[in-house]
Amino acid sequence: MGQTSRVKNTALQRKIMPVEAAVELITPGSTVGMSGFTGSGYPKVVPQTLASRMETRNKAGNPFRLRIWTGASTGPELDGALAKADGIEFRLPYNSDPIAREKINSGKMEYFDMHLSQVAPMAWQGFLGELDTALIEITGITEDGLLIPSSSVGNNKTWLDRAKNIILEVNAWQNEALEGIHDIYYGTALPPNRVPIPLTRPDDRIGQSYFKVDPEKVKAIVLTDSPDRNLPFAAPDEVALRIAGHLIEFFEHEVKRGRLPEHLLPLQSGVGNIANAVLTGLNGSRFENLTAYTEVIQDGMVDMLNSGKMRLASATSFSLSPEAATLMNQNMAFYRDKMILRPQEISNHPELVRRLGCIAMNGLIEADIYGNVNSTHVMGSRIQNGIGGSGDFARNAYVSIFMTPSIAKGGKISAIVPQASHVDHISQDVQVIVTEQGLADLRGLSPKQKAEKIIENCAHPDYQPLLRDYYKRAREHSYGQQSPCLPSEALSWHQRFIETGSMLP
Ligand code: 0RQ
Repeated sequence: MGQTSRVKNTALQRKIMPVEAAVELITPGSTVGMSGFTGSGYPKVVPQTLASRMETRNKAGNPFRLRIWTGASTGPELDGALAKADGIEFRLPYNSDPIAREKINSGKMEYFDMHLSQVAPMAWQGFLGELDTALIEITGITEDGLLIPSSSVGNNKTWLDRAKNIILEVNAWQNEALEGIHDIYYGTALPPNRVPIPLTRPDDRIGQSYFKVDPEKVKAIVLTDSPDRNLPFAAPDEVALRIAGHLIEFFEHEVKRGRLPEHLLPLQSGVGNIANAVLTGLNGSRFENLTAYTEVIQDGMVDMLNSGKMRLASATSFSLSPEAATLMNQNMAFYRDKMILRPQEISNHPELVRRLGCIAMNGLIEADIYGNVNSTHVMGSRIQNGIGGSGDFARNAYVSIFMTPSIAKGGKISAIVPQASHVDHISQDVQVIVTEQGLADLRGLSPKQKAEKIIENCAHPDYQPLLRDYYKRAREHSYGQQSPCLPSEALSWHQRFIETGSMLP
């Protein structure tokens, strides 16, 4: 397994040990900060060995559970395996693993959902408690003992600095040519010592290529050779292509009116098939020399770098299909000066998102007719993934766009509802909503004007008459006329779905 040659520092070579011995260092009830962001750069072998140990102990009534902090979602070998073993007592932040989701929704796991830019500073504030162990995947260790980051940076810098003990997984599957692609900024601090972050363009490098580590704290190094999760993307379907089409038309219009520059502004794009389809659409558009200041580099962005449509992508992680991962691995020299991976407190930093003027494009679960967006809770109570970075970008973006198919679950659910059953993004942070039906530019509109535009431009024709009827009656009977509402009826669509399996009467 793995290659010892990836560990070039002689003192640290002595810390190499079998995975079983490394797992012994993690004690029940402790807090472990793990690497990993959207299926990239997460530890793979220690969590799996840990999970089998947990399973045995939990079955024997001798509980072994941990508090887990990560960058964002990881992979089945981490969240999936630990959740299956009932080994996660508490977790933060963003999760997309289906087994962990089920444990959270059945009340067996506590989940603290938070803005991704705030994880590291809040860990330093201290109210989350002590960090006992950092378990971090890296690509290698230099002769000087510096750590070469892996395919995501996430919160690794903070976990390494804050943890009492460190376990490293050196993954030979990660391309050694990743060395030099990262930009690790060590200038952050808590108030009153915070200073401006010296980044004014997505291209700026403001830190160093490596993580620093106190060698005394490194208690184990495990060698691995295991791939990142790398799920394939679905080819963009008709709905995704129509969403992309509306969005590109909007950008063209904004450029024509002089409200966006010719090369647009740095793009932030969420994860998932729709976000990827929008990038595919942009790749076929007339826009040139685009940049991205975002969390995740996915296939669509790699295609844009290949075609020359995009000249630079800054993020904290890759989230690639197996094909794109292979292509990138083979041509890393081409990508080296076109990509930068940073800590997530920098890739998502509100100060930088505001300064650069990012164009934020994120998915949603549902939006209400006033433009409040629910990104996280199905029917107001079941968590899907978490807010991720959508709030970091939406509040601070130059233009904040949310996109979604107008219906879910084969038409039994409308993504446009009278009232959102949970709100992550208040209407003030939502400037544009786009579905396959059309786009609603909500900037500068009153709540009533927003409602009319969202119903007419974005809702599915099957639900438009119901929404028009609700809105008309709300106008007639509401207590106030700023945001007309019938409280006893506003969430009846969700109740109907819970009771009958459809929002349609
Ligand atoms: O469920 O998988 O059981 O079929 O939600 O929906 O349509 O596949 O869309 O993958 O773009 O995800 C908001 C979840 C959208 C995502 C969300 C069901 C639907 C399906 C997924 P199934 P789709 P997407 C950058 C930014 C928050 C974090 C974020 C998200 C599943 O975009 O997690 O933006 N956003 N981060 O059927 C009931 C509805 C529904 C619904 C969809 N109205 N009611 N179920 N679904 N709408 C990345 C990071 O921060 C890391």
